[in-house]
Amino acid sequence: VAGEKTTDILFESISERSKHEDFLRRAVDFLVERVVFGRSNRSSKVVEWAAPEEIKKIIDLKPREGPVSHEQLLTFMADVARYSVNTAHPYFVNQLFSSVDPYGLIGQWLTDALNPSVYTFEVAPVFTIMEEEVLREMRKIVGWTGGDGDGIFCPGGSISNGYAISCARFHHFPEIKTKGVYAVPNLILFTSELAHYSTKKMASFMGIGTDNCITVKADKYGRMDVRDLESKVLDAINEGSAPFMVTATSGTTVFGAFDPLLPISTVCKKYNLWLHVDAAWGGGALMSRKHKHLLKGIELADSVTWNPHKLLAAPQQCSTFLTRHKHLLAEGHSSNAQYLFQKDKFYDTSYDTGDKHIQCGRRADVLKFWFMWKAKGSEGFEKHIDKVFENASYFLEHIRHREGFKLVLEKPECTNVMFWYIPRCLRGCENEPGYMERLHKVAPKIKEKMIKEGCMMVTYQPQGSLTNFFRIVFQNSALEHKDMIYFANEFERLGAD
Ligand code: ABU
Repeated sequence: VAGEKTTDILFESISERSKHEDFLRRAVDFLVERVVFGRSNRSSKVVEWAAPEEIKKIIDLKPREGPVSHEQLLTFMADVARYSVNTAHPYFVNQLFSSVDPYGLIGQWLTDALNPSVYTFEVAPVFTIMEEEVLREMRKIVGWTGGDGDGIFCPGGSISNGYAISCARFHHFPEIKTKGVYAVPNLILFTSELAHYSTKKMASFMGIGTDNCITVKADKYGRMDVRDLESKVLDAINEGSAPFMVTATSGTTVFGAFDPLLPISTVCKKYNLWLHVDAAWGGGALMSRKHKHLLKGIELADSVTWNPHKLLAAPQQCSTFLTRHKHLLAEGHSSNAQYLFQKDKFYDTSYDTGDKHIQCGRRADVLKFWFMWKAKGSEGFEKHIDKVFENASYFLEHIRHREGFKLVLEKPECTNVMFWYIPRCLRGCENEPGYMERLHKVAPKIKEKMIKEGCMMVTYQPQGSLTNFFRIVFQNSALEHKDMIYFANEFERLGAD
């Protein structure tokens, strides 16, 4: 109906309420029928490609002075959905997240309908204690006795890794909180050259500086070289700097490599360094009896980043920072704002957990994960993990023996499979001049074709001296073996000369 008012507060009057109710029901029907179920079948496109200028023409993106009708809003919904990437699609294997878990989705919708902000018990009673329970269980799974320690849900793994730096720094130099970087020595942290870029970025954000984030060599499997770590720690000490932490990775972004945590923790102990494990990607493997050995030694860490929105397939975003040090988050970050964290409230204010965050307002990212966990149980997560690992190994073995595919890593540790697709015209030309330059151009060309057709979505990248290669990520346990064959066939089709 043209000209319907859409700007009033919901449920203002009975007539307003019925209009809004009608709109909400139609919108939710649209979401369930068209967005959730209408786009996840294999015959639909992963993406309806449109260039930025086309999108601007198709969707009136500018906020306007006056309201539009509910019909128009429903049309906007359809257009937004149509030109958004269908990350629930089985052939979206581009990133370290994918799929839409029905329980996670409902948890997310319930969160949004309740619209909480998790800082005080009075405003978010259920979520406050739900966070504590879920985080305690995760700490138990990490291996800290009784799940003791502390933790928080963060907006993404980069921020979780930043919390690690902040806690490590405060642990070693508590004066940082009041006196700042002026009061502490030249701090140095270490991470692998293949670690996620967030550690460098957060080092810069926190005034430590990227030059003081020393990168440690990785071996041919992508794992941190512990001898290089120790020698770089010694260099830093000899130069008069103050090494204070190591960020190891369990599941590197591109190779999916797991750093050797036991020897790294020995180095950390020897030189009194905080050990943080960025298990944003690989942490989910802890849920599987078969695969948790990959993170052997994680229980020796001081802190861990673990993102359930990655390997465990919770909806975006769901990232956690866990530490075995009980009071450090609060001691390092609290500022006791009296308007919010009054100590003379009538209830136990230790449940007002928000002051340990650097955020004030904060989404309740816990509910979707908790809801999934209730719906599937830990055993459901275990089955999911075992399935995605099995899919990855099936695909790996399939392309290992298929003409035109060349593996980057013969034996990847996680569910990332990296390979070059070599078109016929380049086969047998490995020793010719210009071969690498030509191979480098293959992946972007195939990617362009796949996106424009919408037949699948797989990312590519160079790494170090390695020319552009594809990385396919198995993270959706709804995939079947026939899908692995589909991917390989599609590379062959798109890569035909
Ligand atoms: N944490 C970033 C992951 C990016 C990716 O999916 O490759």
